[in-house]
This record gives sequence, C-alpha cells and structure tokens, in this order.
Amino acid sequence: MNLDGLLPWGGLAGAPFDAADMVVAGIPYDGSAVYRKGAALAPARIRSLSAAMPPVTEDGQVLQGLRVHDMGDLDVGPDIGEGWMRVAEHLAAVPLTSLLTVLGGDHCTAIATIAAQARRHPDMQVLWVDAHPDLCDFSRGGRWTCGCAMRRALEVSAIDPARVVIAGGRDYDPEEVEFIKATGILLVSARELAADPAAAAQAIGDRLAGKKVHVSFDIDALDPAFAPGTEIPSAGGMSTRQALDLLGAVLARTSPVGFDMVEVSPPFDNGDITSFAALKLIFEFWGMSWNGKR
Ligand SMILES: [Mn+2]
Repeated sequence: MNLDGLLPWGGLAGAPFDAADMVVAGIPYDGSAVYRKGAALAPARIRSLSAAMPPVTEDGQVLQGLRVHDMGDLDVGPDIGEGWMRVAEHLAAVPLTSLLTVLGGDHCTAIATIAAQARRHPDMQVLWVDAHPDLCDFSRGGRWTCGCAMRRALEVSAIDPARVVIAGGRDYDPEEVEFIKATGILLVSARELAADPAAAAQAIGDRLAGKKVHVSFDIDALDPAFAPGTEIPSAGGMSTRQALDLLGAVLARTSPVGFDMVEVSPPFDNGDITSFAALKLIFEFWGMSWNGKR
C-alpha cells in the first residue's frame, strides 16, 4: 500500500485537543478475545490506511473544516477488568464539544469507551450494532470476555438496559435472550433489517429519536463477505451498504455523541477490505454527525 505524501484521517487531523470537532483514540487491546486475537493491531492499521480516505462523504459532503484531533493509543494494560478505568479517565477528559471516535480493540474496549461516554453524557442511549449482544454475565471462561462486553459496560456505567438498542443480532446464548426480554432492550435482528430496512430503521429511530446516542459498532455485524477480518465471523449479516443506510436513517433523528469501531482483526483480513469498511463507516459517521454546524 503506497501512502506516500498522504496524511492520516484524510488530512483532517492536527486540531488541538481542546478545539476539535472530533477526537480519535485507539485502544489496542484484544486480551478478551476468546476465539481469535488480532484486534489489538486494528488501531494502527486503520490509522495508517486512513490516509487513503478522501475528506468527502459518499454524498459529496466536503469534510474539510472538520477539526480532528488524534490522541493516539491508550493502554489498557494486560487485563481490561483492571485497566478500563484508567482508559475511561482519559476519554472522559475529552471536551464535551467534541464527538468521540474510538478504535478498538476487541469489544471489551467498549467498556472503557461507554464508561467515559456515560460520564460525559449521563442521559445518552446506546446503539449496539453487532451480530452478538455480548450480554452474558459469564462467557467462555470469564466475566471479562467478549461475550460479556455489553453486560460489563452497562454495569460499570450504571446504564439502564432499557436505554440500549441492538441492531444486526443473529447469534445468541440463551442467557442473553432472557436478559433482553427481562430488561426491555430493543433487539432488531439481522433478519428484520434485511427483510424491511425502512421499518427496522423506523423502529430504532422511534426508540432513540431526539436523544443523545453513542454507537458501538462491532464489525462482525457486517456479513463476513464484507468484513472477513474479525474475531468470529457470523453468517447472515448486513452488507456495508445496509449498515450505512441504517446509521444514516437513525442518526438523522438523534444527536450522535460518539462511535466506537471494534473487532476489526487485520491478521484475518483479506486485502484490508475489513479495515476499509471500518474507515468508510467512520468517515460517513463523521459526515452524518457533523454537518459543518458544530
Ligand atoms: Mn461484539
């Protein structure tokens, strides 16, 4: 990949920390991945490839003028159960006038991200885009494994599960289905999204309309055909197109406050298509949430 002469983040980075529209941080940690590690390499790979992205959205919205500050990588240490607080501390210090974009890492990095976001925006809702709910109390040998990522994130942030929407789900443990039913989480499955995209976006938008929303995007929500480079591929997922359209429809009715992109695993990728899908989603999220107004 020849990126000579090109700057990261489409040339948008370089704004001061306290005067940025968008603050980017990486959390290169995959210690909670039980199946296949590799997501720790994602922040570096995504950042590097970001130089190939032009600062213009797919609808021709020019992003020049969007002030981006990249904090670099934050160190969780060897154990997310111990290290999330330290990372959350750094992210919580991001000025309230900035939106946050975080690059995982496995999905347990979202524990730190959501904890920080809940401190910055106590009334926010969570849109969890994922093939899996990650709502187990205990999964695959531990309480801080990826199957527990959202369960721990909600606990440490004291977020009422009724403030969560899951989009793109299709692989569940029995415990997770019970938790979703018992707590009032809205689950819109991958099948529902594909069968009637407009109705699915409407249902999600109705739930979140007018509210602050943080989007936690597990790249495995996309079908493995579009995002093979991930910890555990799950068949029957969304196309990148469907995901972009869903985000556009939902975010148009809400106030986005942040986005974390997790579970991109460069060692399992094919020609970087997963990292580029992640970058497409990030740049379009920037366009959807900025509008040149902030
Ligand atoms: Mn996940």
